Amino acid sequence: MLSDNRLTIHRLALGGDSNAFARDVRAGLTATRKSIPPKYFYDELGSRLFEAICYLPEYYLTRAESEILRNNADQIVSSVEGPFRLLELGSGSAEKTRYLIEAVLKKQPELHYLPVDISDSSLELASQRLLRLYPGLRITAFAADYFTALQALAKRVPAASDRRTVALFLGSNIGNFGRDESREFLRAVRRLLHPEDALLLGADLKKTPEVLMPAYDDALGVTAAFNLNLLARINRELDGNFDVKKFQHSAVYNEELGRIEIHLVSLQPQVVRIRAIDLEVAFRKGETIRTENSHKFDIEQLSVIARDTGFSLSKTWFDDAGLFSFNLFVAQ
Ligand code: AVI
Repeated sequence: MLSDNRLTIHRLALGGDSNAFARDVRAGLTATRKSIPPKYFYDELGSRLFEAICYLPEYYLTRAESEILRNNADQIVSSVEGPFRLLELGSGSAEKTRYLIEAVLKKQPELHYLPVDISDSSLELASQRLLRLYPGLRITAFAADYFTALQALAKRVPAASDRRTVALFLGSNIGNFGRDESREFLRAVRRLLHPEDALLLGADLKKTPEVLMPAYDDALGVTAAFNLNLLARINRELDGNFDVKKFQHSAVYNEELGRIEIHLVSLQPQVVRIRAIDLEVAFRKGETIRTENSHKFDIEQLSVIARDTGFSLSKTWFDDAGLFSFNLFVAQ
């Protein structure tokens, strides 16, 4: 734990929790349909590659989201009665959060911000930067995966009786969960909140494959590098011998399920050895490792999800082109 006057960081996923990584890689690569959970994208290099994705012209999500926040942060903040504290799940570089922090600091002189991120390095960098920018800010940060952090928050951060908690789950991170997992996650968030507290949920909207596909298969190959870095991470951390050049990034839109499906495709028959877990994995030509699903939503679906998880969808904001949505879920 790092602690000074205005910043406390709880490191609950130290060393990337290599045991969990080893366990999940073994389970995922020995399954009939191979997969690796997307949370393992985000080591230090992966987090930086994701930040680079957010600058790509094809990755409309970040710009649409920033546009909504730029135009509506004051209104969003005014939609919940303050004073607040902000809890952000998956804070990353916290670049977009600044619009909300600034809107809150117009209404109250100080703010307790509680960011959670799987990447220790992103969390520390972003926290130090925010503290330099905003003297009214105090930060209690959690380097952990969401579920570990939610448990730790329930134990370590007392409920605030004098202020509302507004939880933030931006960037359409909800889209990377499966149906049950997203509900389990939102119920866990709800348990941390009191009635009338709120969750601001960013959700990417369903749209044509012509717009969706390039966002997940960009011309510069940054998304491909982000995906392939998972294999390089296995090499680095688990002493694997993946030849990254013998795998290819693939993104496909599954219209029926409303999601982009991301895989790594083996370009030839090959056997990979992962020494730290004493595992040999054989790949057929064309066999894939599923690394991520990115679900896209409509507002009706979001309203059902809110109801199913103890919230009510009270308001939605869109960007001008109607690509992305911000949804205010009020705890019931
Ligand atoms: C973090 N998450 C919302 C991104 C998405 O759009 O699903 C992850 C990503 N994967 C490929 N590009 C971006």
